[in-house]
Amino acid sequence: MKTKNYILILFIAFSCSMCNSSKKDKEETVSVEKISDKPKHEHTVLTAEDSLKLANHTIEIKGEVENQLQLTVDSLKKMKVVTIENLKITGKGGAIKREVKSCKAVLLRDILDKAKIKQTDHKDRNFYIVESASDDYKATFSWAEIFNNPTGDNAYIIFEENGKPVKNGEMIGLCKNDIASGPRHVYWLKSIEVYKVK
Ligand SMILES: Nc1nc2c(c(=O)[nH]1)N[C@H]1C(S)=C(S)[C@@H](COP(=O)(O)O)O[C@H]1N2
Ligand SMILES: [Mo]
Repeated sequence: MKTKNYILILFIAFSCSMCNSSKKDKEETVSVEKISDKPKHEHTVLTAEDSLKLANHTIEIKGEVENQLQLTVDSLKKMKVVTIENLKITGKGGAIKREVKSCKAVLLRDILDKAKIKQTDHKDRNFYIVESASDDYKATFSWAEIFNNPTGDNAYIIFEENGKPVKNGEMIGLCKNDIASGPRHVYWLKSIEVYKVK
């Protein structure tokens, strides 16, 4: 009788431990599923018609600036235009996503100089600049990057590629010296906003 009870207890304890481990397995499976449920890093290719709906004829420069501006490709052409040769748009690990033989562009710094950031004195330098697109994609720069760093010579608004208007909007924001230039490559550019750090 005693041995029987002992065996029974052993059996119950064993099945309980099995029960626990299968529960653990289940929990693990659920969490893996949760991760893979997250939206994937996808780049949807729009039809020419849908891309046109997102295009803007003017970009607005606004926020903490003395002169709010509305710039078109024509107004950019009247500014100091630079040519960028062999432009490479890169992704993670420097993988080349897109290559352009020749681009025409204006420096973001020249646009911000024209709009004139509202600075109270020379120590008033804590601003950030947001390039926004019609699909709500955004890229951010700091005042120091643009006005006190080599990035200022590499942040452009592009309006022409290989002698033709750019695709995916009329103007594109780009930072040429970023390690991966995809993230601060803003199609369908709509506005450039200047904010003061609060
Ligand atoms: N307006 C806008 N610009 C954008 C994006 C976007 O979703 N919307 N995607 C960015 C990303 S993640 C990359 S890598 C580059 C290059 O994207 P492409 O390979 O689709 O040309 O564009 C960037 N510019
Ligand atoms: Mo990307």
